[in-house]
Amino acid sequence: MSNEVRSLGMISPKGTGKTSLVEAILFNAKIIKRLGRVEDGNTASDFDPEEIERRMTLFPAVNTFTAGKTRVHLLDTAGYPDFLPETRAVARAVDNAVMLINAADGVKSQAAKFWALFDDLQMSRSIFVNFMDKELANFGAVLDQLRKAFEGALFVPITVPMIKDKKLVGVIDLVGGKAYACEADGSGKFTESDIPDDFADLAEEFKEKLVEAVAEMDDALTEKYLESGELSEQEVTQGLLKGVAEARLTPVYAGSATLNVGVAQFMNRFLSLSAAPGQRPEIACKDKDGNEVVRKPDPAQPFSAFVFKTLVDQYAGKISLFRIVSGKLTPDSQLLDTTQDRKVKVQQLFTVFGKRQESADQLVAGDIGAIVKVDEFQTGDTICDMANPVVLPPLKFPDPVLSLAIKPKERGDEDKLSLGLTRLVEEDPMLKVSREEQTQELMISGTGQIHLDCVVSRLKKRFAVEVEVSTPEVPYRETITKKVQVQGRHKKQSGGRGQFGDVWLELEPLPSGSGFVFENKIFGGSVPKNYIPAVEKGVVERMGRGCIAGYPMVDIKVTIFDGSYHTVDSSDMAFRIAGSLALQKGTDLAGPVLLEPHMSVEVECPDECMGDIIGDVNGRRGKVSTMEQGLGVKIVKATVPLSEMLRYAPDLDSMTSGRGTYTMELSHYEEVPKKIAQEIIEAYQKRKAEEEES
Ligand SMILES: Nc1nc2c(ncn2[C@@H]2O[C@H](COP(=O)(O)OP(=O)(O)OP(=O)(O)O)[C@@H](O)[C@H]2O)c(=O)[nH]1
Ligand SMILES: [Mg+2]
Repeated sequence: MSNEVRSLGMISPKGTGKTSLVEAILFNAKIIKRLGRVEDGNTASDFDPEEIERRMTLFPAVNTFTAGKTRVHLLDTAGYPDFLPETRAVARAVDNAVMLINAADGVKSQAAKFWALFDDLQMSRSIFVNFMDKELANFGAVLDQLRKAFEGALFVPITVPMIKDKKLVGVIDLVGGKAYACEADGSGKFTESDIPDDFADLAEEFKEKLVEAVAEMDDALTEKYLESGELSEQEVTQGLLKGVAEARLTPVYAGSATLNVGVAQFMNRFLSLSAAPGQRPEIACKDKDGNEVVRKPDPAQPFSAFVFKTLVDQYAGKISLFRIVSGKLTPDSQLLDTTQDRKVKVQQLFTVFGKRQESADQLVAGDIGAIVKVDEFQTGDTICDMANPVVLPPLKFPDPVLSLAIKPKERGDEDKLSLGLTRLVEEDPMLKVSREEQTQELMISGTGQIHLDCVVSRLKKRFAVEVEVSTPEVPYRETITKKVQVQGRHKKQSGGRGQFGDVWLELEPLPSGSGFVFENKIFGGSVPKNYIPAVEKGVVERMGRGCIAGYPMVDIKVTIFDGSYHTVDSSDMAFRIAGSLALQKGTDLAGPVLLEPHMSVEVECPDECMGDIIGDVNGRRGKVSTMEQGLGVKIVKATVPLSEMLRYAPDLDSMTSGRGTYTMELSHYEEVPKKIAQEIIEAYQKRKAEEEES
């Protein structure tokens, strides 16, 4: 069993101090010489220029180091909602999650999302109550909030803060029963002592609760506790270990990441209490015939791993970060990528420290490592032993919700732009690139405004392409509201061979979502059969380009019921044009309307912001459907036209001082109000007239 490996992911809402805590841990372990600060842009984890500029983590960073006999994989993740899908992928790669809470803010709604993720994956987890240096910080209140927010979970304080004259002076380690007076200057220096008298009552009270909780972990402990009323330090540790590995209890630690107070005490206990790879449940996967098999986190099992993140380094090339699920891996191995169905030769193996890689001789189940320059590997791929192919459960990345048209500022930069986007797509599973069918514009789609802003900024910084982006495009549609019959006649019979096509079509609206239906009701050959497909083609082409504002037409039935032809001058081309003319003419008579997508939107906000949120939704032509009481937050559900939601993220941020979040997805299409439709149609006609002029 690979018990000397520990992996932990810092997984919590934005700004709770993940990057700062990782920094302090690395500094205390003497892995880095200076305690960097997020503000100064010199931390080990936020090394990307974009992260430095924004002072926030944008993608996962791995820091692998050795502490005593343990190889520790310490992963930092992004807390901003746009980047949550990648954080989920990290959660799959680590055995332990540490959720940070800003003690001055208390438990916020966002925390529930992360907690649900831990529950989903049955993760071993701990809480670090951070910002204990703030005057408003209240450890006891945070504990109460946690217990209320996550009913059924057992929160057990392991270290508690010592506050004197409103200042954080150190922490008490309840398991060892010692006090640690910490210097609050970032140095991480501390002095160990017995628990001072003025904290004795507090410590006793917490310790009692701790022992009670631990006694529940198994029958032997329960019995011992009931008989003697106490448990030894060893028994407490044993109970905690079991509770953590089985995710039945959650240790809670206290401190300040930036002052480096309580961090050493946290890490010390964490290393002995956290789950080892061998203690985690086996993973159900499929063999090559689709049969269920399992892989255990055991080096003796056949090798299997998955790529949870891809980076493209200017010098090192493609870096595939992977987690070994079972078995072991040495350099110069022939492997199978079962997702791509390709054999891959892996020459060198690496561990990762921030932006650096260090070569490794062997990695085992539970380890997190890197393989460089294997172009075949993509994020989410399963890699495994040639003789024992399996497919591990796939990583899921959601469909993008926001799209922008993008083009280079400088003409001639098109190639640079497409190269840059190709690279970014390799790294970023939430980014999609496509070409808009109607306008042929290049579109980028992502999880939100900040995500797409980062893409644009990276194109400039890394690939030296400055781009212009449109306001995000709304995919409008056109349809009709009345049934009409109309003639389309195309006739050109002057000089040379003439052209003649003549059709009578009936246009009829269909229910929403029906698409397009074409019917031939010609009897007696007024239009010969062989021209009918050309008529349909003309109609379909015209529908694609739209008749009123340049958007595709939907939900229409077109029936051809009469027409005429000329034995010499008729042709497919002439009937195609006749079909197209008839559709245009008919649409004008059939009460054409524009349709727009309406989104189901869910907003989470602090209680006091709810009035503003609802007023704002109404102002955006939205309809509020429900208001619910969430976890210390209000949840507002509504449907709102997409065109009103294109720049919602910054507005929500300012309405809620950055504390609100939202999600949205397509609900249905609905008619655009007449006045707005008129504006869109006029803008289109103006654009068209300009194009024709030039
Ligand atoms: N006073 C105080 N400030 C802290 C503490 N921990 C972090 N900060 C500050 O809080 C801000 C956010 O800290 P980060 O470490 O970037 O938080 P994060 O969780 O990594 O944030 P994201 O990467 O955006 O999710 C920074 O300005 C830190 O200096 C703390 O314990 N006390
Ligand atoms: Mg961070």
